[in-house]
Amino acid sequence: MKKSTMTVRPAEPVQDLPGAAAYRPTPPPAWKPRTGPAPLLPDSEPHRVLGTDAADRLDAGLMRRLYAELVRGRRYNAQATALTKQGRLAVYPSSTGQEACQVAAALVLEERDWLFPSYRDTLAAVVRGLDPVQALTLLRGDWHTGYDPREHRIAPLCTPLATQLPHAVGLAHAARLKGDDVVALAMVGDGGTSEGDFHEALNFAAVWRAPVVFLVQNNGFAISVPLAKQTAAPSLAHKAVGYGMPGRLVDGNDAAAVHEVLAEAVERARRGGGPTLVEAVTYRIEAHTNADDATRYRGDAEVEAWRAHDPVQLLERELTERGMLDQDAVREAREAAETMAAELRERMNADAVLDPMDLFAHVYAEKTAQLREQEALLRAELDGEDER
Ligand SMILES: Cc1ncc(C[n+]2csc(CCOP(=O)(O)OP(=O)(O)O)c2C)c(N)n1
Repeated sequence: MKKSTMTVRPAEPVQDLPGAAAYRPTPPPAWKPRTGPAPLLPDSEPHRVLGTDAADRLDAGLMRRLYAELVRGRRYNAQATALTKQGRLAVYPSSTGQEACQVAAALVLEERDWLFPSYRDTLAAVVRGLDPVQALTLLRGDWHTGYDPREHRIAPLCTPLATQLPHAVGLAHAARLKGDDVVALAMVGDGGTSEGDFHEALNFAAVWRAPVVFLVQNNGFAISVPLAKQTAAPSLAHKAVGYGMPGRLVDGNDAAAVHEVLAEAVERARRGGGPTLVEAVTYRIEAHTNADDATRYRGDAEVEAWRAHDPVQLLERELTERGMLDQDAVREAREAAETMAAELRERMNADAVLDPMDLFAHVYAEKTAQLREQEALLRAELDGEDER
């Protein structure tokens, strides 16, 4: 082997920097803590009201309203799922087991506020006052969103994950700039918190102190992906702290607790206190949708454990024990739910009368040349059919 002729030069002595002897490490000059993380941190345990001393202070009127809506909501979910089996509804992402979140989210808002739901939040839209059939239009595959978002102050049920969140922040921020007393409440799933839109929305919301509340329904799964594979964060509520807003953790099946935590967050947003991230710990009792088989990724024991922590039963038991709910009120709530379900069945069994030309409406404020061309083609085809 040929001997290397390369010589290694010894390292040159490091020149002392001017004043190096006097050097003492100091913090960067611009550094000052903006906010302490402690007040923003969520509690280590989800907040609960039912079954605790806090239940001594329950407002009987509000609780009965929550209960009636939970019963109606449970029936609505069951009826909509049945409609998928009868071919009357293309797809239904059920919120069975999550009704406390759905109902509380709708009831904490004033009429002037805005709700930004995801595809799983049809029930929240119905509790807010949307016609149950209109709420299912999109899932039936009939016609655009199915309702006028401005009339109801309910943004379209959003299928792309988390895109509703920046929309909610934009609306809330704009309302604040205009001096309108409006709060936006945006709903998202645990899987949605891994989307870029989630992070951008939270960042903007906190920087602008936008009057917005983010409700994460942590139902354990993003289709078949369990939470443990979704995030390494101590909780989803902890994510709030990095953006500089408070994170709250709540038992998502305790309707009284969810209502309390959301009401505080809405009130904080309304008085200019800025956004809050609420994580409601709950469970999706049904499969992701009627197109999913949940037995492939979770066991019966887990589902049964959550059935024993059912939001409707938890509230019913507490209110009955405290004498706030009698058998007549329970029967009344169940009958009202049956009436709603019967009407829903009847109306969903009627074929929708649709104008195919509506496909081109409500897409752009001003139609593009391509859209106009397609519109003319369809028009001609339909006219041809009429003549045949
Ligand atoms: C941007 C985007 N990516 C992927 C999907 C496909 N997708 C539909 S639902 C879903 C899981 C969402 O889970 P989660 O946010 O926890 O809400 P959940 O369905 O449990 O209410 C996924 C990945 C989508 N709709 N949008």
